[in-house]
Amino acid sequence: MPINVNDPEYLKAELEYSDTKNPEEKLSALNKMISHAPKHKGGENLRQQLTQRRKKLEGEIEKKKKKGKSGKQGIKKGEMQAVIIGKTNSGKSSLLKKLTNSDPKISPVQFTTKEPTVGIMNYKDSPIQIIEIPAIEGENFERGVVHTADTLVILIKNFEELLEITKKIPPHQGKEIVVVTKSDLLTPEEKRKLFAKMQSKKYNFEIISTLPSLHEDNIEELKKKIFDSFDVLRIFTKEPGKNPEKRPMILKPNSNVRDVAEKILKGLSKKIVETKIWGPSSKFGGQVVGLNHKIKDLDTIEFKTR
Ligand SMILES: Nc1nc2c(ncn2[C@@H]2O[C@H](COP(=O)(O)OP(=O)(O)OP(=O)(O)O)[C@@H](O)[C@H]2O)c(=O)[nH]1
Ligand SMILES: [Mg+2]
Repeated sequence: MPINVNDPEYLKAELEYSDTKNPEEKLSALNKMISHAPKHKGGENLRQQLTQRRKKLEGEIEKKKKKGKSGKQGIKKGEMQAVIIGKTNSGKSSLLKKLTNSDPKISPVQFTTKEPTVGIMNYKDSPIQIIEIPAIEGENFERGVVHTADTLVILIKNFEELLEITKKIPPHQGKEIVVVTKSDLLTPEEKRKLFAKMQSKKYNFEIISTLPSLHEDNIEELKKKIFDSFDVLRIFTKEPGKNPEKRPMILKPNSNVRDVAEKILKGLSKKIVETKIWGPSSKFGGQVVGLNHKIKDLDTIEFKTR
């Protein structure tokens, strides 16, 4: 039986609690509720519920603190994330601006970028998160973002910088793409030599320029390299009788139809009565397949549910 609490301080705290999504604010409101909850025997259940809720909330806050060390504003990691790493003035912000919708400050002054800066690069309708981290030799460099990134774009102005930087890059799982920028400052002969050197060392690399006037800047080639580095499957879903969604869902390699359904909504795979598939993994368009059917990049899937 829920009891009726009339204490105005309690009711105020309860409103505060439900009005905020911020866990710290929630906890402070909850503490007020606990201190104003009825002390008599009839309030025992309520007090117990509140202290249980507090325990859970404290656990969540603690977990968030441990995890949230990446990025001062706590950047939520995208499904495909690349970070741009390089020395100051190498042109990181210029590249971020060229690849994405963001408008970072670009300047010949050193250490202009002081915190991780995010932009979204739309590649064939898939949003890719690109982050510029402050210069690697400066005090604002963020190791945490590098640990978890899917791809590292190592930005350099010349080959010597690469040797210098690689010593400083923290441990990471992400794939590396080496990008030499400001190629407009090189003679054709210098460019040719650099290309040969990068190729002989078997780097996954691109030589670019972010100057707006340039035709052969290789920016499109770099976008493709970044996208290819993620190793994901793009899947279009559709409802019966409707057109497929324009934006693909992103799945890991080796996923099957069940994984797609569960990604849409946990438990959905149990409600499916029929799945049809079009595209690379189908024998013919509209083939009916089971939950264990392995999907391929650019498949379209239609679920009929109960
Ligand atoms: N010639 C030439 N200049 C470039 C190119 N890319 C960037 N620059 C110039 O290099 C300077 C530094 O560029 P930023 O993009 O601010 O460099 P950053 O790596 O973000 O530097 P910080 O954030 O200060 O560490 C600016 O004056 C840019 O205009 C390029 O492709 N060619
Ligand atoms: Mg910058």
